[in-house]
Amino acid sequence: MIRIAQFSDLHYNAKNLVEADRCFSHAVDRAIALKVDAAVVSGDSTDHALDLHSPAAERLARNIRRLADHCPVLMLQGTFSHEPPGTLAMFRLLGGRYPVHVADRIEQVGLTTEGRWVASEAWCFTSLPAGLYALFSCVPTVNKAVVAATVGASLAAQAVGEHLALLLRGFAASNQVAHMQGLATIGVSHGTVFGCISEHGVPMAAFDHEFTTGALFGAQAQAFMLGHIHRHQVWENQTTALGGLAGHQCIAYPGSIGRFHYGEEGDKGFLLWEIAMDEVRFTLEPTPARRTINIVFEGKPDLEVLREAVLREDVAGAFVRVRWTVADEDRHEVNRAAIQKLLEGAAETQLEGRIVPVVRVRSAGISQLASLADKVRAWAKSTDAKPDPLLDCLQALASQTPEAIAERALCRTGTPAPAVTPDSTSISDAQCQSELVF
Ligand SMILES: [Mn+2]
Repeated sequence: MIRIAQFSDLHYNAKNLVEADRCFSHAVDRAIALKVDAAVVSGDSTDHALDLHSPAAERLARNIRRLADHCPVLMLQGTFSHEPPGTLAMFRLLGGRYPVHVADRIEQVGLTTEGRWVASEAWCFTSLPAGLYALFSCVPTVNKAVVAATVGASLAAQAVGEHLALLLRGFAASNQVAHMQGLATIGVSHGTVFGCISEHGVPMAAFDHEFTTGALFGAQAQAFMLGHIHRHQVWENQTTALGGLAGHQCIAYPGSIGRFHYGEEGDKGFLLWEIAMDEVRFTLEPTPARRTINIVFEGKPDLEVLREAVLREDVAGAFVRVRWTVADEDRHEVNRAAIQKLLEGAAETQLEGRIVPVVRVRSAGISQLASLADKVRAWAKSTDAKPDPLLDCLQALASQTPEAIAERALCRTGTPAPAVTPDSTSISDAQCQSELVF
């Protein structure tokens, strides 16, 4: 029986540092306490290129070193945008009691009983080295650009999937031999399994995903340790697939070590794998990931509804985001201070208002018209207004003195005609009102 801790998607960077380091430090403590035999980090140790002097680089190295002082460590190359090629090379130099092996090419790596790593020269061993007790088949992130350069961009995505399936099947023979010799057989990769569920609860079912579960089981490894998807999930195969010797097979994503975004579902943690000759199992060891609450209002935030949500969700110590969408003219009616007050006790509050701009009808070509009367007609047409009263007002403005206009308006409002009611506005009354507006 070998016991392996699998950590994934640590995403160390300045912004995530508190969350990543609290969770990974806890996980490393726990793995050491559990006396694991080996540790695997299945990609995305960092979130983006880190400066060597950044605190995130130092904190990550410190925890990897703590692991390496306890057991052999295998780090796999993750997504290039998160972990630029070369990032992991530094970790080979950490110099703990046990070595850190960096898998940045397709290869097989054996773990010896003395806790040393032996890598295959080619993509797989032609014959297994002596003294191994576990065999790892490593498929780091595939560079789709290289595949695209060979087969063309439009075919690249599908070609990647087909080549990976072929490659994985290619590992089957050595895994069968290893299994017969009593070695634990393990696959390690970083990518998307067709049909898996993202951390936001979205099924990933496009045809450019790297793997199918069938292709992964086809490698005939007992355990397949995956990184990339931040939500923990698992697939099991109880039958002896393809007539192979693997017996019970398991594919699993531990998910990210911490909760890095709002709206991420599910528990966070690392996997404690236990692999014996005839069984493979794991448990999710939870990390103290932060609690996030995401509150969304389709319109203006309703303080009463928010108050109820706050009571129901227990915001104390949680990271809370409130989002709303309001029209431009209502933007000042959102009471941010009152929202902030309701969320007192939260570890962090993020208020995000989306303003929908007022859309006005534009009267095309209006600026080209020569006379003001023509402009009024064009405007009336595009806004569905009656032009005649407006043109009368314009005429009055052009031909009468301001005093005369004012007098006429005052005299009308002073002595309203008894026949005119608000519901039966006469034309002259409409003219009067229009004049006032003008
Ligand atoms: Mn990731």
